[in-house]
Amino acid sequence: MNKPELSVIIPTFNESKNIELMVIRVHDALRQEKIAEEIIVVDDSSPDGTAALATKMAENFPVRVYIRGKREGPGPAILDGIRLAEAPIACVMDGDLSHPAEALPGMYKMIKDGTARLVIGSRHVSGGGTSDWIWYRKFFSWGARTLGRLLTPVNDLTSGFFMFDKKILEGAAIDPIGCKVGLELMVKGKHGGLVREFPIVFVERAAGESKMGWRETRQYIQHLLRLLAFKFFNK
Ligand SMILES: Nc1nc2c(ncn2[C@@H]2O[C@H](COP(=O)(O)OP(=O)(O)OP(=O)(O)O)[C@@H](O)[C@H]2O)c(=O)[nH]1
Ligand SMILES: [Mg+2]
Repeated sequence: MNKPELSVIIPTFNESKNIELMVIRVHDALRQEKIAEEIIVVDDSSPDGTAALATKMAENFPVRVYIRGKREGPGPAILDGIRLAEAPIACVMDGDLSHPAEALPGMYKMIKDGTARLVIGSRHVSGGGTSDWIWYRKFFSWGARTLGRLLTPVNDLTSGFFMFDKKILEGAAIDPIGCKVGLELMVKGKHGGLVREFPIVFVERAAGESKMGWRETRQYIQHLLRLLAFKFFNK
């Protein structure tokens, strides 16, 4: 593998139905724009064989697979992926095909030309969107955004799709417990305010099971409160 220009980090747990198409889509989108990537799949020992499938993909695509021993949620897996990333620019995206790979070149260009140091794939700006959500999901999403306004002007602060210049990590105390790594970077990253949103249409997962539940909602609220304390009391 030549030195990559972009590291795409994909945390996975039981994504055997999605991982192959995921890798193909990411690679195709970037190859068209001649951007050399490495795809880092960070799998928490999924029982459905996701890691084995990803390892097989590595024969034909620029894929590296990192297997973690314990299921700890996407946060710690993403941080491991960032540590392993070899390119100067890194991107995190879900492995369930919800995030459009076609957005990758546009996001990459914004960082390369200096328009942004952190780009958020955003559902809540003009041109972005979601498929139809059930009322309570809309309600939680609205609540999360309203609370988040206290932290950052970004409209889509729960997005799991983001790209950044790795320099924003220098001297930033990124919390390994925080479940939303993108939000950590928005609040604590050394981006000097150069945070931009890139419109994406989020597609519901078509295959595999959702891992979202009350536990994740509770963790998210705890995370928000911790970041508010950091922002206003610097602790
Ligand atoms: N490594 C690792 N990845 C995880 C874990 N839990 C979820 N993921 C991955 O993190 C990404 C986001 O998780 P999702 O389950 O899609 O969460 P979501 O998008 O909020 O909810 P749904 O799409 O409705 O399920 C996916 O690629 C998951 O496979 C985990 O414990 N460890
Ligand atoms: Mg998902």
